Amino acid sequence: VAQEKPADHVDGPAAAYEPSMTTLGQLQLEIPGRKADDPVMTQEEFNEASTIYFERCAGCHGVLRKGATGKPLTTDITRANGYEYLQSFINYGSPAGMPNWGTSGEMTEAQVDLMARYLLLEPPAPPEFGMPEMRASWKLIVPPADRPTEKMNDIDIDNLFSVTLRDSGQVALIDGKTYEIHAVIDTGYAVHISRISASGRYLFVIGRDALVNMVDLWMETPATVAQIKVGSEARSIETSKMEGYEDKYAIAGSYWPPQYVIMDGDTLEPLKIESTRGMIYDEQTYHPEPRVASIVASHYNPEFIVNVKETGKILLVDYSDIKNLKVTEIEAERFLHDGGFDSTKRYFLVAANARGKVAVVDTKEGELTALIETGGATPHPGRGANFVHPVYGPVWATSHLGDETVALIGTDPEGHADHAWKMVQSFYALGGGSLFIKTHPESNHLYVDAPLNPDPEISASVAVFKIDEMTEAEPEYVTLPIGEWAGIAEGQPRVVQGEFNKEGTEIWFSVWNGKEQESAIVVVDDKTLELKHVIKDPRLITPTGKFNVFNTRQDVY
Ligand code: DHE
Repeated sequence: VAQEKPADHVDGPAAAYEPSMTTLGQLQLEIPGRKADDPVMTQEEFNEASTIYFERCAGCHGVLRKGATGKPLTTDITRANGYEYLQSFINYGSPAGMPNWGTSGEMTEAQVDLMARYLLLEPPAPPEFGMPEMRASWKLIVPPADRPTEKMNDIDIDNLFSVTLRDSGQVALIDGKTYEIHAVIDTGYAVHISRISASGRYLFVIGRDALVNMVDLWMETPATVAQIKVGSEARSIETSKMEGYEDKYAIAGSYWPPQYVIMDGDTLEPLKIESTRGMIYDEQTYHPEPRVASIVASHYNPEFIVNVKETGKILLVDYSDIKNLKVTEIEAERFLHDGGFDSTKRYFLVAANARGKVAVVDTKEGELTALIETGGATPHPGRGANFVHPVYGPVWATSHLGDETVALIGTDPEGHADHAWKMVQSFYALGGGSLFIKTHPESNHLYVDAPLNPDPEISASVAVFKIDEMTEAEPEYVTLPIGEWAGIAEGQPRVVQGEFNKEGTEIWFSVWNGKEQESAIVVVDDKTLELKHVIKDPRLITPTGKFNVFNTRQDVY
């Protein structure tokens, strides 16, 4: 049932909007103020370069190229470095995390040349995306009154995994026990994360293209009941978790435009959009593109915790009265990115990645608790990993994108005050290029991936540490050859993001290969560290993130 145009629908920019395509893909941007010595570029080339930039480069360098995870690429810098430097950097990459776009074959020689020339020009700004555009994109496919009043399937929803099929623009819902694919659902491109409503009924996913799907897991075959586009680039989505507000609101954060939107939790109707443009927390100078990175929902207050990357502010957005919105703005550190709760769910730890720090927020009191250096380059925890260390008590762990270290931070100010909010231990895992680290309350193992490591053997493996043996300063680990276990003949798959099942007895890894090649999910028995199962299916195209419904809903990690 497609919903009619909302009453306050307006024509204008929104009328041109095509929800099935990425907005950025359609851009016809003017070449901003060309200078005399600018490289000559046709409008067609400029459009192609803008598309490549937004799809491949903007995530790290920013749409306006002011830098974050990647270095700034404003024209004062690119012109000083010059064409040859840019061309070779794009071609060969760097050990600090810049991909080797040319030599990896992901860009042709002509594209590398084009991008080097493009970076010598001023960056164009994509269009804004306000309420008219959002409402025009909003589709209430099955209104709440037409949805089932009870669960219509026999799926064990709590043990379901929502798996991103990155390049096919889909998610697969896979049974945590039988490994059966219950549904494959069309979504935005490269869904970044999946989150679950507090009741466990609704699944929310957001594509890189800022398309949000709300899936009803009670339907006979789970399907999308509402959809909205919230911008042109986005990474985060969350739902209200506070008692009394279960399933009431959803929130999505965008990279472009830099803003977040609070939506109705039943329908995705957009209710309130807030821009994050403003002053950098310490310098107090204006930033035009402070992107919204991770968002989590507080368990202690009716608040969303919104992490604003470039200004270094953590916003506690009180959703109890969105007409009189109260936002607590916490000064933290620049380049906030990903993070998760401690085991009590009171403290939220988030990486300020390009600053090598982790910020800790007390979500009960609504204040910054600590800023901790992790000793490594570019902490990248995903949601992190919580466990009880044999010496330091409860800790939270992160690995690093820029080196091979794992850092443990004490999280128990009451029982282990001496260790709380300090880096208590740092040790080596497989290699740099790690993205995600994982354990489970039932597990004695800490798993560390390294999907972005340039060595194909390392990027296809996972390091596993025994938690009760972390008494050594440099604990030993075993290497699981997950990629090899997948038994894939072609390509160079990367192994990424472990996710536990509900019981905490097995951990799933994505074996992420090229779009035209076979990929898989490898299931490891957590007790024995042996291969338990390989999930293969022609529909399993480029699996990346996996989100177990129960663990995601309850913030168990
Ligand atoms: Fe992610 C989490 C942003 C590249 C897969 N990623 C996140 C979060 C952010 C983010 C802000 C936290 C969301 C939250 O918790 O609310 N990611 C970015 C980028 O800006 C970056 C560095 C560059 C880009 O161009 O997007 C980037 N991410 C990637 C990838 O290349 C990955 C491996 C595959 C992909 O989808 O493109 C990838 N990111 C993930 C996954 C999570 C994630 C699987 C969630 C992990 C979890 O366990 O919660």
